[in-house]
Amino acid sequence: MMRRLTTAATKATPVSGEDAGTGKAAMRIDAISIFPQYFDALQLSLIGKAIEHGLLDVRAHDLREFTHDRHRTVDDTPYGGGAGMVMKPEPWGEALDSLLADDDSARRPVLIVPSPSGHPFTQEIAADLAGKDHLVFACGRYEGIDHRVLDWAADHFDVRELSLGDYVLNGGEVAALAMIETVVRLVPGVIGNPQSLVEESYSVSTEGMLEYPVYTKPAVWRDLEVPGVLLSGDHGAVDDWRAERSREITAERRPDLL
Ligand code: 6GU
Repeated sequence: MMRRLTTAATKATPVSGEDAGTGKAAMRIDAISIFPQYFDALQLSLIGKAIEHGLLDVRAHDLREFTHDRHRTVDDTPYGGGAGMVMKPEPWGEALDSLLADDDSARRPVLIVPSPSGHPFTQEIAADLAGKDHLVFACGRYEGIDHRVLDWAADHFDVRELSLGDYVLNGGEVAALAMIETVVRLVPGVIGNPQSLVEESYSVSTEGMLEYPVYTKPAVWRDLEVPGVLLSGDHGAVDDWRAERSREITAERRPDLL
């Protein structure tokens, strides 16, 4: 079963970023998984709106649809021995074939394989991926996917093995969701206020430092006051205070970024 996370397009909604007049989404995303329901979460919030508006075309596919045995087997024991199971290559090959047959983008699609042994996923990589037409996420479970799938895929896709960080998740789905959210919010039109992209942590304008703390009304809450400089109306002093706080927080938490 393929889950198209798109509500029926009743009318062409003019959203900046959608290809002019064609009705074609700015970005197509496919995710292959034995738990495609994970990707239902993308219908929420701003990303859900972007899907509804036709800016993003997101589809989740059940890997077991590409098996042919009665038990819909997707895994087997590892050659060479050891604990755990490895995902069999055949269902992956068929799933990827079906996506290639359905691909109408000008450039070869990007195949992202979330893996704790991948290259570190960064904001820079996300910004690069935000400019692509078609992303395919291959979400493995167990000890991973038979490596020949990645070797074969390199002739048809731009293959990227990517990791979120130095910890282990049970499968690629949650990592893929994090990567999808990070990438699609950089696609023009997905975020309402592009200025909010400029000031946040890891963006170029904060020089790769962590974001300063933020406050809103009331000015006093449970006897705690908002830092006075933020109420001063002196924009230069506010900028200086924020830059100083960014530097302090970065020095304490992430000295590697300085
Ligand atoms: Cl991308 N996948 C899995 N399974 N675990 C992870 C990860 C990815 N990144 C960090 N841990």
